[in-house]
Amino acid sequence: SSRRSYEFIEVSEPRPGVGQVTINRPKALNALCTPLITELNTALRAFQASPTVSAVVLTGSARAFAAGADIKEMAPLTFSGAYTTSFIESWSDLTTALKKPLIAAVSGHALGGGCELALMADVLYCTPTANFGQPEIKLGTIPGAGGSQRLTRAVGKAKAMELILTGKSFSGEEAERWGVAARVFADYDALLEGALATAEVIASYSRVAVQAAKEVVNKSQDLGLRDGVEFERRVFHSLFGSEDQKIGMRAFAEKKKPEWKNE
Ligand code: CO8
Repeated sequence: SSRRSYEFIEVSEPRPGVGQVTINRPKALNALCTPLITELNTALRAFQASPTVSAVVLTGSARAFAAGADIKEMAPLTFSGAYTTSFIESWSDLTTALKKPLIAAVSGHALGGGCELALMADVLYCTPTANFGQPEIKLGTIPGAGGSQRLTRAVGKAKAMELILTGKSFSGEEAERWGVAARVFADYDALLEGALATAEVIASYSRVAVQAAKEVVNKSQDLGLRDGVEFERRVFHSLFGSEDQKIGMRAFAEKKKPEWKNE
């Protein structure tokens, strides 16, 4: 794949079918300045377009996934400036640019925009000592990249309200107990290994089915149960039009390993 050079992230393909983006702005604990978000969007778009990548892992360092939006960049912003340039809106591109599964591997600080970024991922893994939180209230503002919505869906109103109103952090252990994180791993190395291994498993399946699975689960966050179940059934029906459904079910009957065509 074509290697671009980035200033704030590192991009690699460490395993067959797996792309990795590592946020790399150590001097600012991976604070998410606008150029960093632009690079992240570019990298995710490239992985979306890549014929060799089926799933993506997003991580930071052992010390910080991301310590938030860049406070020094935001400090002088005005209402009219933020409003007319749609400040932060491009962050939403992260959730729409990539139809392939995104696994966040979170160690250290995941605060403010960093917590929101982690919550945008399809699967969230972390270490027990990961430090999540929405501390914006302490800065005289509120979450701006979906935190009040995604965290509330993830942990329920009672906990989300307490967290967002107090700015109190929660640990990776709590994140796992509350269902925010799918799994915790002892340390950063085990975390990254676990995330890459899961990405590899996902990459071993039909890309058509994987994209459909991600799409239907995400729909559950937007639709009521009746509409959601109906949407799922429509997509399920449509997969009978895929080559891979035939390949997968035939291989099962023949007790063979399916050779996906991604068609
Ligand atoms: N923005 C800019 N710089 C940062 C940020 C940040 N969010 N976080 C850390 N840094 C910088 C520090 O300023 C410091 O730089 P320098 O060495 O030049 O002084 C360097 O990173 C190291 O940080 P510390 O010395 O503070 O390290 P500690 O280990 O003592 O503390 C903490 C770590 C607790 C993480 C501390 O740095 C901290 O509290 N950071 C701010 C956390 C925070 O409030 N995050 C929320 C920001 S607001 C936000 O995200 C709003 C989201 C809105 C939507 C997103 C739109 C983009």
